[in-house]
Amino acid sequence: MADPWQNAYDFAVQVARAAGAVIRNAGEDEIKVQTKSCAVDLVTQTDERVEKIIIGSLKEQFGNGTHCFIGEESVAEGEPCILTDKPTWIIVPVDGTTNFVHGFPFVAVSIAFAVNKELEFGVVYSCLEDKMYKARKGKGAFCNDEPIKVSDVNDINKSIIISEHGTDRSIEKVTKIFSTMQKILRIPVHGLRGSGTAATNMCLVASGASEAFFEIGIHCWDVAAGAVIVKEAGGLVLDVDGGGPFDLMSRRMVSANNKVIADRIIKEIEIFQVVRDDAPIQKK
Ligand code: LIP
Repeated sequence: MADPWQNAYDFAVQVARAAGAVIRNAGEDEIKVQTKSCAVDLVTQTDERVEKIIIGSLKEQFGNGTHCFIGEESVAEGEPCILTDKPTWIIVPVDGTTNFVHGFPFVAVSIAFAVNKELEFGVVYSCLEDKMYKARKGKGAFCNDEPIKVSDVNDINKSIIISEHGTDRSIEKVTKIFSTMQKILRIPVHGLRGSGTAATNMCLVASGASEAFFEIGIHCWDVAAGAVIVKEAGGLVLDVDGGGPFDLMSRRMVSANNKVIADRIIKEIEIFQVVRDDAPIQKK
């Protein structure tokens, strides 16, 4: 039976590659910083422009009004962030905006597609590395068209673990984030890392460069595509609370190469509350 979404999958790869070129060629003005939820939650003209290019191209290709769109910058401008059963594109135009502003060499375009609330495929283009990660549900994961697999490390003491500290600088959250990192470092593990982009971090787990990535505070658009890529590379994506099922809208997850590593990491994570992505918008 023909894959109903093969065309959409192939088109998403083209769109991600084109978006990556716009990011690489961004001029001075287009890297100028504005802030969103706080002083360190950055956005640039390029984030907004690239999101418009991606959604515009997808609407042109699939514009019969049956597809829905969840984009980081559209939600920041007040669009709802609700996942329905309809075919839905989940987009972060520039993942790693702070890296982009500073010239720190990890910036990704992430495009995922869900139907009936089920992720069908994910595309992450790490545009400064020119690495195109992609995965179609049930068909494996690839980087630049080469198959990728998670690492087979089972021993936590031989692992590299990735996490990020996000943009919330409240003492409660910063204390819990670094207490968790300290406990994981002292297991001991070989090392802790963070590229500054959740989408890239998940692709590092999918390609076996790290055994796990966890974060509380990310958004659905940061991890949707990476979740398909990790799973299709033989890994798993779970909730940080007891390793329950991954909830795309919960703004928290642990992705790992296997259950042994995932469970060992989850034991150390100090959970703090964040507002769900699909929480009703608070009227100002
Ligand atoms: C970033 C995430 C990262 C997180 C940052 C930020 P952005 O996304 O990829 O994991 O730690 O706070 O949310 O804002 O660059 O698209």
